[in-house]
Amino acid sequence: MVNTEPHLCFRSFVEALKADNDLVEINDPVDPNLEVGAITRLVCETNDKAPLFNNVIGQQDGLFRILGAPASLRNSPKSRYGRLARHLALPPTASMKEILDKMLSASEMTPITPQVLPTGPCKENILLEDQIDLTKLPSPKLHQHDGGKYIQTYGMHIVQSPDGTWTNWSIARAMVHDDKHLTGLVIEPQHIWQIHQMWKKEGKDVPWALAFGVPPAAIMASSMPIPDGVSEAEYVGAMTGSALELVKCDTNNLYVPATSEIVFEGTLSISETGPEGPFGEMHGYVFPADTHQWPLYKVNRITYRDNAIMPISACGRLTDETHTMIGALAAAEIGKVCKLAGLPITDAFSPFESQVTWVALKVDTSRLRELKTTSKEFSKQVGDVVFNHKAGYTIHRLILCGEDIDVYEGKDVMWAFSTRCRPNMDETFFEDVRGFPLVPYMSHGNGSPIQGGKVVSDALMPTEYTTGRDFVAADFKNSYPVELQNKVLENWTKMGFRNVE
Ligand SMILES: Cc1cc2nc3c(=O)[nH]c(=O)nc-3n(C[C@H](O)[C@H](O)[C@H](O)COP(=O)(O)O)c2cc1C
Ligand SMILES: [Mn+2]
Repeated sequence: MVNTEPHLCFRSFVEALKADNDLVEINDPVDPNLEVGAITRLVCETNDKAPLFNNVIGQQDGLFRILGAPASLRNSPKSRYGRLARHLALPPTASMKEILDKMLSASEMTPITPQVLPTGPCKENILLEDQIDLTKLPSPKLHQHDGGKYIQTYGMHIVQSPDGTWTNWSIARAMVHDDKHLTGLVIEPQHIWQIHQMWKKEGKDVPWALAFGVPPAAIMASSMPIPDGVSEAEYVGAMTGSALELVKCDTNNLYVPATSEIVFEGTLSISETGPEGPFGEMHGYVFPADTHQWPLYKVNRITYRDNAIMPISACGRLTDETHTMIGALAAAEIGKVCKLAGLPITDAFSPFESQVTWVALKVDTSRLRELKTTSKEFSKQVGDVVFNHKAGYTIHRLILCGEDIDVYEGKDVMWAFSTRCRPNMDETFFEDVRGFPLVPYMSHGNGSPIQGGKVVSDALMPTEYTTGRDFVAADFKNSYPVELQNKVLENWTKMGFRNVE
């Protein structure tokens, strides 16, 4: 019996969204050529319900339906992160802090080895090598300037180090190259790149699987920069408190989640590449002239569930999975890395308003004062820790905030940054660190696309380093006695004002 709880089984997750009234089922035919993308994109830009496309034009023999916006936002402020929460068996009202703390919880637990089952739902249907034609699948073209059909935006690549000690699960995009190949980003310093390098040294192509519609808890871990050498399967086992259930691939020795919707088996080439891109990316741009060579993946077996559902992320401007997951999960890991380095940081979040290029760090300023440090010294220290770590790869600005700032609230962070961080004097620049080429000002700006362009912006005031805050917010919460606040709130609607929240 396989575990079918929504956080451990994608099919049940879709059912859970339906039960939450967070799903729009579309039974009319929808074109994977741009129409699926257009609908999903508008859903993301308006925080609407997740679209389930049951009738994708070109679907054949159960390949495939499509779920869009699997981890985007809900409209209600109270359950804004409900779709993420459902990935982790948390209540739909869970806060971002609760979600990220859950993701971090496994870092202090004993890993739980997955359990191997003899078979599972992902083996219900099979396509042998000579039956595979990737160009015939109803893969979505997500934006009109995309250079291909991006079948892979929310699946999990599975690769293993040659010595077998590390099995990495991660998301990296890929598009259809020809009938048997995909091509996609395998970019330094990502773990798929690290393991690709190991196989290159051995002179062998990388045994590979790509599983779509995996346990939601697993796809979360696949999007989080957990440490080198840590197998995401064991991390997820620890986080969920149960061994993940896997089945062996037919054509190699890798293991995939038993309830996966669709599984591709094959190899990741160490020698062959193909043109990839352009693609409408996480920062909200597509550069129509952008095509680069990236390694080819060869697909030699497909297995899938009956009436399979392919999850997709139509990424771009706010708010989609590349923001709710890449930004938020990197921030969580950055916060952990800071703590492990002994820095007085209590919380970390990447404000959506920064298109997840910033991380706001909440500083415990009483511990900061004990350090008897200076703004310059502390900023340098924090930047050295974060920007020299893989967890900090995608982040170009760190904002140091005091305890009065809720780092999970973008408008609080913007307020602190705008009013407490003096341009230049309160900023420490880092040019000698790895940069994130996907940021438009990196790959299409003036400097190196892969180095530098990073900054620590200190939004702590000088008194927070010495005597403690000497200021009070001029807002409702801080500039009136509590009794008066209560009186005002009690009479609020009676006076004729709108309900607060
Ligand atoms: C929807 C989505 C798309 C992503 N696309 C890519 C991608 O194309 N390339 C990439 O390197 N990382 C991509 N990521 C981010 C990685 O999954 C993330 O950095 C993760 O930590 C990588 O796994 P690793 O730490 O095991 O290397 C994506 C994440 C999400 C949620
Ligand atoms: Mn990893």
